[in-house]
Amino acid sequence: MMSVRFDVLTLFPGIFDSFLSESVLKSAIDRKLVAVRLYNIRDWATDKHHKVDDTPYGGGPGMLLKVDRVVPCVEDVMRETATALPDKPRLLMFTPQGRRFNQRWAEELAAGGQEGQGGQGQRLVLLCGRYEGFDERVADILQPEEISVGDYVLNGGEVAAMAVIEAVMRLVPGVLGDEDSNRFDSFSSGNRLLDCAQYTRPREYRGLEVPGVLTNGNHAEIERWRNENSLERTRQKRQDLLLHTYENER
Ligand code: 6GU
Repeated sequence: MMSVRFDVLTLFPGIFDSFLSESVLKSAIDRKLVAVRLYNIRDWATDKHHKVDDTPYGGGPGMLLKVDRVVPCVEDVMRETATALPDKPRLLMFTPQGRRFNQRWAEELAAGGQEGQGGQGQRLVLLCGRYEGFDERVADILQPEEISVGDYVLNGGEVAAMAVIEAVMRLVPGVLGDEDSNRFDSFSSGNRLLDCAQYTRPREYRGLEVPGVLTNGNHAEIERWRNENSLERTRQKRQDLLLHTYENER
């Protein structure tokens, strides 16, 4: 059985409470397809005041996460996961300076779990920043994969880490009811188009009718309509996906 385990390092583990206890993720955790462990970086602050941040050398706004708190925290968690399970964990550091996350990267992270020795699965260590960021030496020493979820600024990596956890966990076989349900998702490898328009009852609402082709039972015609609709919607809403210079093409 394939599984993915996430070790999340954060100053605010409470942010994840309801995220982990609802819906698809809760079910996947109950069925042991996914595991999420939370570590509070503050627990690695040995001083009396549990200091984890400090002002930047040279001045400037905000506070930075201290290298001598973050590095031992990550090393301990990596070592712990290394003894508990055979695979080498991958370390992701959440920062707006990171490489942009996308579906291909999610697929690659989930796929690690399939090749895990003894079927133990993939292990991902997610390091969430807060404040103005990390002391540069955190990345120098740990050589993480630096990851961002988009070109906007969040208060910290936690919401970004939740996005990555969701995108990866739903690719684990068995997590979604229907094994096929993500194979044709937008942005998955082999599909560069947006989903087609979809409708459910009622057939007419405020004068807007469901396209007749979807209700006539001709499955070949329905398939053709859906493919054309996908292409047209992509052209209208996300023309960049149709261009070969798409920024995530690597
Ligand atoms: Cl990973 N962190 C923060 N603070 N802001 C972000 C982000 C990460 N990705 C996009 N914006």
